[in-house]
Amino acid sequence: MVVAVNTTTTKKVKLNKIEKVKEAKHGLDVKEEIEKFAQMGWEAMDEDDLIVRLKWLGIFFRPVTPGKFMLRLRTPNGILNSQQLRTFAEIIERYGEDGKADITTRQNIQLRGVHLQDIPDIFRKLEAVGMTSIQSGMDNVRNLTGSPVAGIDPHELIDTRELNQKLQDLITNHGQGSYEFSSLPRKLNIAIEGSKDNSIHAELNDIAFLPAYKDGELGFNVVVGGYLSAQRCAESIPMDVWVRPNEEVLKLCAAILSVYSECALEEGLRENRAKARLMWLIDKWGMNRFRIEVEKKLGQSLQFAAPKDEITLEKRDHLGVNPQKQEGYSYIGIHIPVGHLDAEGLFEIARLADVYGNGEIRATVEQNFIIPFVANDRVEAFLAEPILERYRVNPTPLSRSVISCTGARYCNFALVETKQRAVKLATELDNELNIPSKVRIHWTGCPNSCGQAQAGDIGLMGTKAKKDGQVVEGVNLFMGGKVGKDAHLGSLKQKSIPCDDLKSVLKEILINEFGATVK
Ligand code: SRM
Ligand code: SF4
Repeated sequence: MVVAVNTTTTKKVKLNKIEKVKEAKHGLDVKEEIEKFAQMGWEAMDEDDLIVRLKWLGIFFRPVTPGKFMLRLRTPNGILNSQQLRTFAEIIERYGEDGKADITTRQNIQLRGVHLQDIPDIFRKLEAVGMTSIQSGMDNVRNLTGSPVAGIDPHELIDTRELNQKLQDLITNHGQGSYEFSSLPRKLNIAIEGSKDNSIHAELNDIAFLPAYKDGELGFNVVVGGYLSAQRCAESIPMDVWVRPNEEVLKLCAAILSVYSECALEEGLRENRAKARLMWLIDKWGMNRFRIEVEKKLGQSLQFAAPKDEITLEKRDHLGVNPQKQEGYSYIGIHIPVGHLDAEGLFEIARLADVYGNGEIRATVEQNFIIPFVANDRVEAFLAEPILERYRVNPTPLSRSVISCTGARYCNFALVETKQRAVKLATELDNELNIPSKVRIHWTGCPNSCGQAQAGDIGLMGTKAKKDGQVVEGVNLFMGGKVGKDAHLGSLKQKSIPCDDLKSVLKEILINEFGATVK
């Protein structure tokens, strides 16, 4: 049995399985071995390297599609450019039907179908366009989210792009890998909101920053501990801290990460992975002690929170044509159904950004793209582009707001297929009903809730159900999730609905609760 000795208390701690793998060899160590792995092939690799440690480089072995890997990038604040999109397209194009890209629920990009022997070359290509996949999986800080319209939003209070980039540089040692911040007891999500609509789901993040004025000065109130998991779902709670929108944000994050990591053995966070997210530590210590420990790490006291934050708007989905704060320009939100694209789609979006915008593209947590800086006198020509029949700017109410996790097609945790089903069902219901306003349906293939079922107006979580005596694919149905201003999680309303019966169940809900009428 692998035990670790806590040097402060000399207490023996029984490490969980993943901690044992980390103890034997750090995840980041495989960075030096990637050329070797590429040459020897995945079949010959040590299992822990293949299944666990490669995730430190963002490389995910997929048991559902062995040999066809998923590569998860880092896209701080969802900021991309056309050159990067073309690089993604070139990477996946060579894998034919297997080569796909997904926009994730953390406004990030994942590439699919990737072969291990190509990884060294892919890493060089990504580096050349300023992208990295480092520390995007396992016990690391995940993609840093921010308002997708940072810098262009008329409602913006703080432009978070530079902050998120600097924070990523700190956490990943400028993309080279940071041993200091990459052996957390568990994953950790950070989000920085600079606008007024909580576009980043602060309630779902382990650390989130919300704009707030303190004595007339603009900074951030900090909330902590939010997360979703199969065992427990918690909304983030106030840390009673206010920081300035500069190095103070980076220092606070670094201090929290260090406290979380360094106390992990002592506090048992490396024993049971189901009780290792940041909220468990806050529960154990209480917020007061948590705050004090972070102050000790910082070597200075923190300012108390401002009396209120500035989240005053309902969450926007950014689709369609929207005015920018720069006069004469619009940003155009394009709907990418459940975030799933092929190489051709990526090339086309890159082309639109070059021809009509300034080459920039933004990814959103709703799994869509935004093209900024379209001159107003070019909007009409933009809207006449044939590709917008595939990726619409003004989709129908249900299709518009469907979000879905990866599901059974690629994810071995999945209890149901999600993405195709989500699109099909939304399209059919849109065709059969008049729905007065958008209804956000969040699909997630299992209780891990990567598709944030608890955040949806309607949330659908994969499960097994029974129909005519047979075990079939089904969903648990959640309702009442609220995002944006006054965000809160929805709750479970109905269990084990067979997927074959789902359409009629949803139809009834849309008619009774959302004012839909039959066409
Ligand atoms: Fe997730 C694990 C996909 C956002 C909670 N998530 C996984 C894995 C890595 C499991 C696996 O190895 O197969 C999935 C990879 C499937 C694949 O092939 O794509 C996976 N998670 C995703 C993505 C791609 C869903 C999507 O389709 O967009 C999202 C990637 C975000 C990113 O860019 O980094 C994704 N996952 C989320 C979110 C949503 C969020 O962050 O707002 C959550 C809930 C919030 C949270 O983490 O608190 C989430 N994923 C989980 C969990 C449960 C965590 C826990 O504490 O138990 C797992 C399982 C785990 O970590 O053990 C998980
Ligand atoms: Fe996979 Fe479950 Fe996450 Fe969906 S929610 S991507 S099925 S782990």
